[in-house]
Amino acid sequence: MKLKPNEKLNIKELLKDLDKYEPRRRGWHWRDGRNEKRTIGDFEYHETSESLKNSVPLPGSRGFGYIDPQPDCVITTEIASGRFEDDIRRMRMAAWHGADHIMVIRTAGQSHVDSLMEGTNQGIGGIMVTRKQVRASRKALDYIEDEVGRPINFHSYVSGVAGPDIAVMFAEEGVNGAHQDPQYNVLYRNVNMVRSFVDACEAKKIMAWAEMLQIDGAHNANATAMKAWKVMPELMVQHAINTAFSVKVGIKPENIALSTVPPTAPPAPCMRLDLPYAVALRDLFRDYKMRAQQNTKYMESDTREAAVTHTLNMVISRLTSADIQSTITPDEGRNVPWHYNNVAGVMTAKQALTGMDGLREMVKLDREGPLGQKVRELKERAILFMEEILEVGGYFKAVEQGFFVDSGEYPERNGDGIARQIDGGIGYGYVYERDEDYFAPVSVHFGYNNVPTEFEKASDAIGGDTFEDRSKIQYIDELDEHDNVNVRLNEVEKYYDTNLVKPEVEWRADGTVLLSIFLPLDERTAEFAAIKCGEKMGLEDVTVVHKQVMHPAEGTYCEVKGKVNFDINIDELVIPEKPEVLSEAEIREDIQNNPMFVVAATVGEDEHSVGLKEILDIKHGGIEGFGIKYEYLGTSCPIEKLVDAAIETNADAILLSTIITHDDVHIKNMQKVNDLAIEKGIRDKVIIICGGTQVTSEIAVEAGLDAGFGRGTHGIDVASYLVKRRREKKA
Ligand code: Z98
Repeated sequence: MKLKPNEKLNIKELLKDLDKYEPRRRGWHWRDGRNEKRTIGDFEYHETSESLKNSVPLPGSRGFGYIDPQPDCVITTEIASGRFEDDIRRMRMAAWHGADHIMVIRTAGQSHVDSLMEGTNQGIGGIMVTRKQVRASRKALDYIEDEVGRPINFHSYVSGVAGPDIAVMFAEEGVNGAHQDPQYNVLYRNVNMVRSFVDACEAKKIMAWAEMLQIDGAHNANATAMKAWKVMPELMVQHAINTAFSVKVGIKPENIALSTVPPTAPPAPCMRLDLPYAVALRDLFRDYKMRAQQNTKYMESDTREAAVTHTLNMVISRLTSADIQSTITPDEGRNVPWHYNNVAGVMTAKQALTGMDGLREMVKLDREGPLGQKVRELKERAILFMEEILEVGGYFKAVEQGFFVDSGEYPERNGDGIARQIDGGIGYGYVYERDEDYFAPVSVHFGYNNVPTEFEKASDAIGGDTFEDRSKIQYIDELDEHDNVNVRLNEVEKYYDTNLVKPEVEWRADGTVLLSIFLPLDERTAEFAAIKCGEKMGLEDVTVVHKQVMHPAEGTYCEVKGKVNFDINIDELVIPEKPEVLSEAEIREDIQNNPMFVVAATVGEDEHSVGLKEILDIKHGGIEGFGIKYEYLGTSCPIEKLVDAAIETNADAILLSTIITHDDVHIKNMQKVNDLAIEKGIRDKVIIICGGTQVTSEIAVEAGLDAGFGRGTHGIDVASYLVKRRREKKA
């Protein structure tokens, strides 16, 4: 299967022969062409990687020839619709915008499931991580990476009581990265601590074989703590425990990434806290990679606020050279990342990182002043924390005493840490010492293994294991007859490969739409009034997903989510042909060889000049910028004056603008210009066009003009039309 940019990814085709799929490669992939200067468009870049074959550039690229520089660090997006068949489409959208690390969030509670799951059940806040789901996603990413021209890393979680089982499955299926940190299980999922650390030995050993990039879970302390900036020393301790442990088990330092997070966000003076923290981390952990996680603790449902915090976080990423930049959307506050918010997060990262290209060559961190002092202080606090762990008898004892996620800044303690018992938690009592004759016939295994002397290596006992012989992998298809991908695809079959379409934000044809509503009401009343508005507009399941007070009495902005229960047949749409716009260079060359002069005015009683000025003036990208000369006759210009001016100046074209539509005055004025031009004998020679918010080319042509231009028209559209029309007239 080869993806074509103008065709949807065919999920059914993807699922065909999935039992025979083999991953292309093992291990993590960093972007190619880092540390090279490159010229892209008019600019030289110092911190980019190779460009993509297919991509969607930033909106602002219009002014720069649609260049799409790709920053040097990997960019992550977290995907979590609850259905893998929908996640796959979202991965493709994110990849086109520059994501090359796709992190699939697991369904809530999978940490407590004690074995591998099969099939493709739906999840809540994420998907069930199963072999079929992982395989289908990796297979889809193979096609997507071919399409964009850059390898894409696939990532999920090796944690919970089934951690080692999942690690084996990930290794077999070519998963490229995973979170693995036994402290996460202990603190946040109450999995027994001994069990978690024993399991982690096996899981890490397997991840090392598969050359997966391992990311730890320290950032979760920041997301959980009451005063998240107080846990900075603890975050460093958690990083230290997991990195040292991982190295001992055999993971190469270059495959170990710290999940770093700027601990705070505005209105806190975040740079004063976050930057020293980031610098201290890089000092202590210089041999490891840094995954810069976005701060989520202080993220609310406001997309604007999230984008600013994210951008401030990326100033730190640029100043301290993060290796991976994560992106999270305010949907964390709304609970589900939607297609376009995933993409928005990736765009924020690409925009900010590209904008700060080369920053470190111009700005140096000053360690002499407060930065250096704070860095030193943080390191001292972390080291003292570590020493106290040793004093009380080690990590397990420290956890029992509630050392972690305490809201005091170490050495201060508030006694509100998360305490777990060594003989408690999920999975307690299932750790057994290996017998002397213990033998596991596998090629990758942690610890004692009594391999019988007749075998060169353990897995010879079974003629090779699944890491050595893929044909031994058990591929199990759907087990649940009610909840599986085939049933779900059948339910929405009407919206696959047909001309019917329904709006969506999470799943194909979920009918969900988002509305922006401003109401001149206080917050509480506005919330309920906004729901009513949504209902009156015919939406179902209406909820307010975001609100922002403009003033306690004057008004509140609300974003409302709801569902529509209609669909649209795209065959019934009347879509006017898209005019082809000439390139800026071609227009300029034409005008240079053949100067053009136009007269322009708003006609009748119309005082709205802004639109026309935007089309004319060089400042707003108007036709003047392409070399077209004009005479502007002002607002409310009589039709006679406009036509006479065209005659006197021997103009190539007349541009009229009209906004007012009362009594169809806009159409009548168009007709008048046309009639008068005929009467005065210049109609054959002169091009006449009209613009305005309510104008369409159809109305203008019907009124006798050459063309009409509506909302969203830019100078280039008009200039391009004038050049093309003049060529036609000459021909
Ligand atoms: C991130 N937004 O890191 P459950 N292990 C670790 C984790 O950090 C997580 C899990 C396991 C975050 C994503 N992190 C949240 C170290 C989750 C997941 O129990 O399946 O939810 O474990 O990018």
